[in-house]
Amino acid sequence: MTKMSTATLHWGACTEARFLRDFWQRKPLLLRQAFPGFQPLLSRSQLFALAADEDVESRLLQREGRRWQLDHGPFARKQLPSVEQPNWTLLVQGVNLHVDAAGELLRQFRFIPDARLDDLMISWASKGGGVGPHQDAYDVFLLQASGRRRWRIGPVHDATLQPGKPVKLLSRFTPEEDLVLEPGDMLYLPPGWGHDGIAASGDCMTYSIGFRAPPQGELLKEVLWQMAEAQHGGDLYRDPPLRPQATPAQLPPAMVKFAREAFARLKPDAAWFENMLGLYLTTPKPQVWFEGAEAATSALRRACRQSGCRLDRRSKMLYTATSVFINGEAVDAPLSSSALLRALADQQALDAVQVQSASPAEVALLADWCALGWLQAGGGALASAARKPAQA
Ligand SMILES: [Mn+2]
Repeated sequence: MTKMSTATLHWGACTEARFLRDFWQRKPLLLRQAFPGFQPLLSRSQLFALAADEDVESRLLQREGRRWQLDHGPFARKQLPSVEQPNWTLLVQGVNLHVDAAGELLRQFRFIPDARLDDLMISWASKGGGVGPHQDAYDVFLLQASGRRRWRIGPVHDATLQPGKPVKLLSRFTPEEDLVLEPGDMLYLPPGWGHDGIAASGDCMTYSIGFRAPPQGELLKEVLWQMAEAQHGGDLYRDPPLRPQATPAQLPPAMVKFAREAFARLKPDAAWFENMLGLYLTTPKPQVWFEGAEAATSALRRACRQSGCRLDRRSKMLYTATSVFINGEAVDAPLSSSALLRALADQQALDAVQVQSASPAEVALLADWCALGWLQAGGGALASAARKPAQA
C-alpha cells in the first residue's frame, strides 16, 4: 500500500500565528478535531510488525497494580501480550524514518523550525495502558489516532520521582485538567508539563509529534567533544624540571595548569557554533541507514532533470546564511551558497523545472546524494525497491 495521508491540521478558532504567540512553549492547548476524520497511518498489525524490526526502536511497558515492567524491542508478535489483556502499551519511536506517510503528517508541523523536530512516536495501548505520570524535555503534540485516551495534565511543582521504577514517574503529581481525547483530537503540551495518559478504550493509538528542547548541557557536551576532536590530540604534556619526588602521590600543579591552558586557548566564534549545530542536528540517529540507488550517476542526473527529486524520509537537511548541512555533513564551497540547495531543504523536494535551471555542479551533487540514498530521483521511481518494512 502506498496510500498517502491527506490529513490537514485544522486550527478551528486558533491559527498558527496565534498558537505560536500564546501557547507554544507556554501552556497546553486542546484542539478538538484538529484532524477531522483522521485515519491511522498504520493498522495495529502494521505497527506491531514495525516493532518486530530490529532497526526500529520500540518499548513495551506493562503495569500490574503498582508494579511496572519495561522491555526493549524488537518484539516478535508472540512476545507481545494479547490485545485483550489490559494495562500494557507498546511505544514505537521514529516511525517517520520507516513510513513515508508519517513524513506527510509531520509536514503539517513545519510552521516550527525543522531543527526542533525529533520524531513521530506511535503508542498502542490496551485498555488501561499508559506510561504513568511524567514530564519530558519536549514540546509535544499528542494526536489521538484511534480509540480514546484520558489525559490528566498539570504543571509540575515537585519533580521527585517514584523510586525503583523502570521509567521516570512523578511521585507527587496533581493534575489540573482531565481530558478525554477522541480520534482526530490533539493536545499540545510544552516541555516540562506533567501528563498522565491512560487508554480509556482498547485499541488506543496516540501519535506523539515530538520537538526536542535540548538542555544546554547536552549541546555543551557536543561542543566540547567536537573541539577536543579538532585538536587531533594536541601538544604532549611535558614535565617541568623534576627533582626526585618525596611525595609521589601529589598531583603536579604543572599538569593542572597544562589542562587549563588547553581550555583557555579554545576560542570558538559564532561560525564555529553554527557549523557544530548544523552537523549535530542533521546527524542521522544510529539505527538509520540509507538504501543507495543502483542506477549510474548519469542516469540519476537525467532522472532528476526529467522529474525532479525529493529528500528521502530519513534525510535531515538544515542551512544557515553560509552553510548547508545534510545528514551530518556540510556542503563544500562553492555550493555552500547555493539557493537551489536551500530550496531543496525548505521544500524537501525540487521539481523538474528547478533541476533544469541548476548548474552542472548542483546537478552532480544531487545525483551523488541520490546514489547515497539521501535523495530519491524522479519522485522515487528510481529508488531502490528494497525492503520497505510495514509501508503504510
Ligand atoms: Mn510524554
